Amino acid sequence: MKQLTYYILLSIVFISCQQQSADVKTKEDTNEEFPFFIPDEKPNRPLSAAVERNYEAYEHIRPEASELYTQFKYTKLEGFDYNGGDGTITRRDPSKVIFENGKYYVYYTGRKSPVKPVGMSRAKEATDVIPSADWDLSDIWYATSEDGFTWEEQGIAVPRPPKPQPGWRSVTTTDILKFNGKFYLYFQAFMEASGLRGDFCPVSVAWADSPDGPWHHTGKIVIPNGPEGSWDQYSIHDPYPLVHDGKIYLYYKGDFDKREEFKPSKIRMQGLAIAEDPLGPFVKHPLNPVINSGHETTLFPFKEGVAAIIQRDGQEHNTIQYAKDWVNFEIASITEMLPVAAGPFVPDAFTDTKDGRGITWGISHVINAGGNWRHTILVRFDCDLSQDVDDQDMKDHYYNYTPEYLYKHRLNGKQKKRIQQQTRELKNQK
Ligand code: AAL
Repeated sequence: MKQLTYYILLSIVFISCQQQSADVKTKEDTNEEFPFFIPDEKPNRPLSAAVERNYEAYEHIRPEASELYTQFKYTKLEGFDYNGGDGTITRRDPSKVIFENGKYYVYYTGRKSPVKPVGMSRAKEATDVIPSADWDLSDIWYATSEDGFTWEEQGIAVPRPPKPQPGWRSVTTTDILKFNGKFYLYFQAFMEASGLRGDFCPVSVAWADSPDGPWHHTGKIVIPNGPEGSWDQYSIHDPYPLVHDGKIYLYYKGDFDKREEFKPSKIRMQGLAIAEDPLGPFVKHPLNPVINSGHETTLFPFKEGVAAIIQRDGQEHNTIQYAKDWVNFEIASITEMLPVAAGPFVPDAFTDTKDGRGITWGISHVINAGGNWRHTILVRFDCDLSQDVDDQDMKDHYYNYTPEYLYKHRLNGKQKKRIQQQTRELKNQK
């Protein structure tokens, strides 16, 4: 009886294999080359791994037809003064842009110091008035705009609280949440000059009844560093709240695994913490980190899920990613010149939407503006990552970098020596 069952099973496997190979035609069967007009549906023929991926891994077979592919365009913002770019004024790490009271609002790290920062590597020289990093000794500033291009700085929204409250050294890299009619600014709460041990901080939050404030410090750490030995034990950066399923989904970046022999020396990934109340408790997701790349957090509800702009660092930098379940991210597209530390205008960030419409613009920053490492500026970016816009002029994927731009990325002395040595060795082989 056992033997009979075995033979029946074997024949079923054999027949279904035959069936399968009959279903997938070989090139000889079809005697066809891959067609000039690429079929919308995956063709029934053998495909290379690359073409297979074109059908299986992306929303559309052409990036320019994909809602989650875009180029980025940049515009200089009017209304911000930087003291001639001497490093004494910095504006960086903008929040999402919100629209309230008939105008746009953005919040950001602002530093106005008598001297430019000494740099993280010389953090020991920092004092109460001499900053170490560009974002040391900073407060949270805000600006408003009628059109998104010309901005009027309104002043400090959230100042550094008195010592020993979290953030007494610097309050930076903020992002905004609107929840049940109240506003919340989450921020990196530094209690030491960046560079002394690293860029170590947890996240705290301030709240207000209006986007113009007054803002009230809670004095609480809402997203604490992880336990010793965990990926986010030192740094919880770039807190970024959205509303999903009636809860606050706050994404953040951690940097870890520092190894001097690599460039960059740290790995940067992103985690998720969820809370029912803006003041917490926030519960870190058990699958953290949920995004394996990217230096700063930039996300927006898209369809039923969430999309993320992943720039600068990591295995999957220069991608736009999508997580239908808000946790498990896949690459949706690969692009270039992504906005750094982008704070997009996300009209449905807090509406608990089940059909996120996407984004078309925001504010990002440019570090090393004017070649001065101690100074960062805010700029505007535009894009088409929206279900409601179809701007083919944003979908091109040919970038023309000028020779001057390329030559700026030149070989260093060590690399030149290695190249000369290789040529010498070749010549000696003769
Ligand atoms: C950034 C952010 C955080 C870091 C530093 C200031 O752009 O990732 O804010 O701490 O650099």
